[in-house]
Amino acid sequence: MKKYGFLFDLDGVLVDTAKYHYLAWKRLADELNIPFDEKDNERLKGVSRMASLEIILELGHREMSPTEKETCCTRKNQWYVEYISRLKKEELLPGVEEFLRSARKAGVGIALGSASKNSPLILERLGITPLFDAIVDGTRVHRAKPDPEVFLTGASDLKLPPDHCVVFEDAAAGIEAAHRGGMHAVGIGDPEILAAADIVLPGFAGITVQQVLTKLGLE
Ligand code: B16
Ligand code: MG
Repeated sequence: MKKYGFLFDLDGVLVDTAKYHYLAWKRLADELNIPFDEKDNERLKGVSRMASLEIILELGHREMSPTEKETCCTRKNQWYVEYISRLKKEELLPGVEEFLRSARKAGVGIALGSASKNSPLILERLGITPLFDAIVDGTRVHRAKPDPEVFLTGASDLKLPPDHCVVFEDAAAGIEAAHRGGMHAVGIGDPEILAAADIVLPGFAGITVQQVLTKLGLE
């Protein structure tokens, strides 16, 4: 088998942290008297912390100085970190650990490609840090998806050319980022939202590495 790299988004692919982001943003929005519900929260998925706050301010037709924005982001993150500090291994999405372990066994390079600056803490809480050869998170990238920077950095860490890399993503912007980086893209979730992906899977339960490579026409 050729040497391949698998690059995983975090939120929505390995674990559902969106519910904790929601609780923390909701607390902030309530303090600011801005109406914010779970439907609004969908717009924040895969988006950076500051860009998320800007969406919330837009929903409330509010403006803030850069310093006030920084303060709000810090407060939200303190609450978010409290929630994820209590994350349990059981919150890994179904089939994820088995899939990561079998990919490693097959000699596939494994990288994380996430916008979250809290990625190392989340992987640690889930007990899967040692399964990764490279971790690219929001502290290492400057351009958000759909810019391919996060995945190109991962491919470079794995020392693999982009066309040997497969990205697993739950957000349309992440699928676009994979393609713009010259990589294969597997959508995890809703086939309608992820129509641009090369293939779409409902999740990792019962999925083998060979099945993914075959469906992508790679092996
Ligand atoms: P943080 P992903 C993203 O994770 C989340 O989907 C998004 O809601 C969040 O705002 C972003 O990380 C930044 O997270 O505030 O922890 O740095 O989907 O790119 O794994
Ligand atoms: Mg995601």
